[in-house]
Amino acid sequence: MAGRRDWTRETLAAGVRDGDRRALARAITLVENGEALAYDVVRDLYPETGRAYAVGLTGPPGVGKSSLISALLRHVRADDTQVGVISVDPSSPFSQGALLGDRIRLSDHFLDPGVFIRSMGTRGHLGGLAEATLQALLVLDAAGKELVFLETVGTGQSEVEVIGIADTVLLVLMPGSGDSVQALKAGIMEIPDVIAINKMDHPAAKTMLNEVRSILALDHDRDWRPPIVLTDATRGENVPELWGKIAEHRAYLEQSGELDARRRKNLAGEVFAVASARAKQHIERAVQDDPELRRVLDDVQQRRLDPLTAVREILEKVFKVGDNGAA
Ligand SMILES: Nc1nc2c(ncn2[C@@H]2O[C@H](COP(=O)(O)OP(=O)(O)O)[C@@H](O)[C@H]2O)c(=O)[nH]1
Ligand SMILES: [Mg+2]
Repeated sequence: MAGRRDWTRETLAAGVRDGDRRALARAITLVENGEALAYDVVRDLYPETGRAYAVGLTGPPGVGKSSLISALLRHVRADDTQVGVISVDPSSPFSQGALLGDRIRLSDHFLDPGVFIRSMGTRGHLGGLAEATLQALLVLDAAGKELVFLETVGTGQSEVEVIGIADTVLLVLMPGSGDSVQALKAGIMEIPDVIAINKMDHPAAKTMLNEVRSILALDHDRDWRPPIVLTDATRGENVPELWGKIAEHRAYLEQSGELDARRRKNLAGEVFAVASARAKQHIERAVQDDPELRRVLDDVQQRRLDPLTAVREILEKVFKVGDNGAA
């Protein structure tokens, strides 16, 4: 069949190492589908990873995350940095022609051999989104991408897992992102490393800047004070400045020895996130497939059995674990 190849573990790993686009595309599709071949290939490539720098972008839908990535790409490609992009954003997917419904043409980036862009679906991965993103990042890393942008919407749990592997976290806001500002203020949202307030031409941009600034000012005792940059992604305004702040954060992490510590923590976090997601699926399936366990749930519903006793019975049966966690 034209355009198709039967990849083996060896040829696919070799293709990824060479940065071959078709190998990359195939490997990430396999990752997305949770195929065994993907696990084998990532297992083979893993010792060669750890060179890519991962920048995570998060923030509410529509603030301009994808547009900022596009603008940053233009900026960093000027010195031929090899870049990968993984976008987990069903609301504004990167697509071949353009950022959907948009003036920013991405076609240049799609044609640029130094850039590999991939939009990922959010549908059921066994280990959740964290698993698919982590694996895709490792594939891009092994392919020699020096810089990888990870885009994800919002601040929910699965998004936190997606961004959890990033070395630098960039929160993107725009005038009107009041909920995110409240979440920052209340401590619900973790303080990011860099903040961009995009759509700076909006009259309320300065107000938002002051508001965010005053929230960050409450947090005295951190070595790294997150810089806030006003940007306009569509016109590319302040994009070099934003990139400068990301680079400063990276330099800070590297010079302070924090980068190693953060990566260690991030990787452990990813392992737990993926393990938890898999364990959850395993329990749900086991209960579904086992009439006896389904009856335990019925008993809870009928108030014949209390919830924590049901938990104990399910864990005992599914994982053969005892009751040492309960008080
Ligand atoms: N006026 C203005 N519009 C922008 C700017 N950045 C992005 N947009 C527009 O905002 C919309 C959402 O952008 P997008 O990058 O898809 O946001 P995302 O959902 O955060 O990825 C698009 O129509 C963009 O053209 C900006 O700086 N100024
Ligand atoms: Mg987007």
